[in-house]
Amino acid sequence: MNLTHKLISSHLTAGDAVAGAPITIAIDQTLTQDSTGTMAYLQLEALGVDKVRTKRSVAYIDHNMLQSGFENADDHAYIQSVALKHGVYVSKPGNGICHQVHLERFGVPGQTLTGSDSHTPTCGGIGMLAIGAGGLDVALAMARGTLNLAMPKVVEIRLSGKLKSNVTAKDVILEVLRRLSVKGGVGKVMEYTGDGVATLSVPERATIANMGAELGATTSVFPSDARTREFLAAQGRERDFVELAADKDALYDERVDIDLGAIVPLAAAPHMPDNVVEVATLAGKKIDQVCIGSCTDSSLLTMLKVAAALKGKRVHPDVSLTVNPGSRQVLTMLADCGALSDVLASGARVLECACGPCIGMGQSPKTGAVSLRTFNRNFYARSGTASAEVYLVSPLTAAYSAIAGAFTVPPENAALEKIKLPPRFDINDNLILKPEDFEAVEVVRGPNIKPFPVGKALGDRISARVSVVTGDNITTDDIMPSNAKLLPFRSNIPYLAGFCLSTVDAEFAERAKKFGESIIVGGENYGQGSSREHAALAPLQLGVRAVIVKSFARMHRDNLINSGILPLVFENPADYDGISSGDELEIAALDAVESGRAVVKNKTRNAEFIALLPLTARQKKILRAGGTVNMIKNGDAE
Ligand code: MIC
Ligand code: SF4
Repeated sequence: MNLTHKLISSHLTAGDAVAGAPITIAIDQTLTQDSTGTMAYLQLEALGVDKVRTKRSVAYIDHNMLQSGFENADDHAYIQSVALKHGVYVSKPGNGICHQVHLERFGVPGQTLTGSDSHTPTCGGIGMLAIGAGGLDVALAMARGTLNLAMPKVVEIRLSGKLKSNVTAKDVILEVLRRLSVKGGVGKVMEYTGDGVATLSVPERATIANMGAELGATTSVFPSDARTREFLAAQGRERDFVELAADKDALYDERVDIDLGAIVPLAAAPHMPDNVVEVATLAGKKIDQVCIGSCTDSSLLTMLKVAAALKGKRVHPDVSLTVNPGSRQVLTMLADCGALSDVLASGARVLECACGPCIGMGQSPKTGAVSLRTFNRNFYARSGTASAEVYLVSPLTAAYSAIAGAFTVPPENAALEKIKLPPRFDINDNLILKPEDFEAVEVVRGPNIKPFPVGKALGDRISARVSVVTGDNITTDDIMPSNAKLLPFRSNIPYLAGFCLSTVDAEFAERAKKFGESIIVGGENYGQGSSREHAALAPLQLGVRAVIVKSFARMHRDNLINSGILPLVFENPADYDGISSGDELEIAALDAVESGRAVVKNKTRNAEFIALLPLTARQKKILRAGGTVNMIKNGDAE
């Protein structure tokens, strides 16, 4: 057996572990963060559960930290109180980014984790089966201790050799993205094997597992070995260690071979993480901004390398360099060993231990700027400046380029290889609140917390106009943009809905409202990126009843189903070309849900085409009821 099959079969509670088949797995741990968390806990409350059923659930506050109005602070107060009331640990603002902190303080090899954030797979770096999901699915996991998913295929990524001193784990995952693309992982788990694995520390593995999300993968997983034990022991958690690996003769659905020693510094060019080129081809191109941090690249190891590169140097006068250490543990240790002084002395601006610029919370670059980021997403407009060119690079490329003021291939430097993780991390959990005496906790609800929209039971027919036709690779950042102006309204769907798909078509929200009910038409990989269910709830609020596309990203499709919106796929992708905004379509909806196939009539063009709707028995029930919340309210057993 491969490791993925071992982890799944030890947690399987229903279904057959056959690729594509619906399965249910037991969930040991959950995580939420603040920008998806308010919705997830409102839904947990709606499920009427007193206490979570998992071994460990943690609510992080790490995304929206600006508190530029009462809304944000209201959300934090709600999350803290509602989490503690339900037996969930709380990681307070300042403690760090959820995925970094979870790896440090909570991740346990061999256990399962689901989180309301697409980068939950970060803990695959420590041998967990860690899967991102929409808030409602995470609320259900907290309430029931299970998660439903389609059994993934397993891709072996066999690593050999060793990285050169100027290449980092970020370059490894960029190489994987270059080969497989942003939809190459849909329906698959990326399992890392081979001699090369032992040359990578847990934080490096975590960087690679984290950005497996950009492949569209269900998750990524590394074995749990001597390096894992070393990391856990340094975190004072050696007791959590178990050894885990694939069997020697394990079978896989596909295999990719990567020689770590052959990888060169890479960059993902605007506006997609798979638009990968060699840094050497960009060398000398002037840059304006460099941002180092995010859940994919903000570990102590990353920061120590950055500090070593910056030591005794000065950030170029035309460049703004910001650094977000991933957790308070990282920041404290950076300060204690003096490396923080090297970073500050170079002219870098040190920001809070939080997501920060990665989700457009500040540091939007200037008009037309070239911005280098160690982050995981360079989607159009995500930085808050639509005209900016955002490149994803390794922390070494970022640091050396910040000094030069232009793209620079980091020099090979043997001293960088000597940087090792400490035998003992600084352990201080005083920003983590334990759920004790939870019955006494009173849930605090400010005026920004608004009820979420709920769909309506499916009728025989959906007859509605097409409110927009989008292209390929539409991200959830397009469907429901997030930035410093919008993130405070994550618990206010009626307000957010006004900005739905605004990066694609500024008139969309108004048009959809005018149409009353409508249908979205899209291309390949529709809904890639974030787990945010707001990208389904906002269209629901605007009356969208169905989305017809060439293909879907996993989490967005699940979120549409949970919201009661039909996710249809063109049987013949060429039929996409025959539809325009404003066309009136008719779908025999109930029949389509039953049979998995719909004849869609285009009344405006007097034409018809076939759309597919492959569903599990559970998903059929959800869509008939008009969404998961309705199904549960109806008392319909799953
Ligand atoms: C992201 O990186 O896009 C986010 C913000 O972390 C999202 C979650 C959200 O939209 O709140 C994600 O990746 O799931
Ligand atoms: Fe936060 Fe960025 Fe990671 Fe999302 S990708 S969790 S916004 S750091």
